[in-house]
Amino acid sequence: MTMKIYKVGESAFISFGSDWFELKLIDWDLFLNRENLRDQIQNDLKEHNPLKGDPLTSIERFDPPMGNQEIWAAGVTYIRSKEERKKESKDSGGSQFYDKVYDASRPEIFFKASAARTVGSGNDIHIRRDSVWNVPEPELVLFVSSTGSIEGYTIGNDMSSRSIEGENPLYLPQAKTYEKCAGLGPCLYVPEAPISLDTAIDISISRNGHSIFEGRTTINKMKRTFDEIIHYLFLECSFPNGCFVMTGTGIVPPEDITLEIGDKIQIGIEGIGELVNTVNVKSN
Ligand code: DO4
Ligand code: MG
Repeated sequence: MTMKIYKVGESAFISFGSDWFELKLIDWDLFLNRENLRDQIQNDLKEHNPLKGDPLTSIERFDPPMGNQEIWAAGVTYIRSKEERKKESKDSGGSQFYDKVYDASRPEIFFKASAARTVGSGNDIHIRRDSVWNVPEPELVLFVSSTGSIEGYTIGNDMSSRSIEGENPLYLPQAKTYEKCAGLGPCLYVPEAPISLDTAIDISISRNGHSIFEGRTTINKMKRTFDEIIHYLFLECSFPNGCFVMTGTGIVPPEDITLEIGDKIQIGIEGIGELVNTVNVKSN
């Protein structure tokens, strides 16, 4: 049976099979950070009565399905990401580093966002006002417990400035981390078995109601395993409430595409759902 957890204000809405449950005022840090999360939640649900009907029909905006966990990200895990980054950085002389990191045993891992800089589905996501070339990065995201076990999956948008990273790879933290730089959701998917590597990731970007880009990849095109990313991430960091890990992008729009205010970004992953965000900028 499918288990999905949605966060809306002070409520967690949980779909389990054909039933819906509402849990109020939970501590999301403690609630999520449990080994065998699915069994634990199934146990929690025994103390609640199912709701009458689907509570999400009238809800358009979701919170990211998280507490205060950090979001980290792996990069250059798909060949498409490596090739595009080599092109955008060739004038800076930095392109060799993308080949090197793709082939090295140590993966590229970087801090992406705090919960406060992350938006849920249905909300605005930002491009930087000092960047001229901006793209979404559709990524499978792992929820990893404090002991390193993968307990769930969600959809991530690792918004990126290609002009800032392309100018100099050392600008990566500025290309990646700013207000509303990350999208997460719409739910946390907690399956019985690990997600299939044949799972597809889809993206579409539309402007004024017309599609300007569509792309698809599958998780099995990733060069790294989830375990090797988690291994390196946990080597010298501990995560008392667990953490979210973006696993890298396998889809990069063509060079003539840069996001504009009002663009709608839809990222779908089979079995999880769709993360939808509208592009905007910081207001002051
Ligand atoms: O090297 C920079 C970041 C790479 C990245 O975010 C990705 O491949 O998804
Ligand atoms: Mg990325």
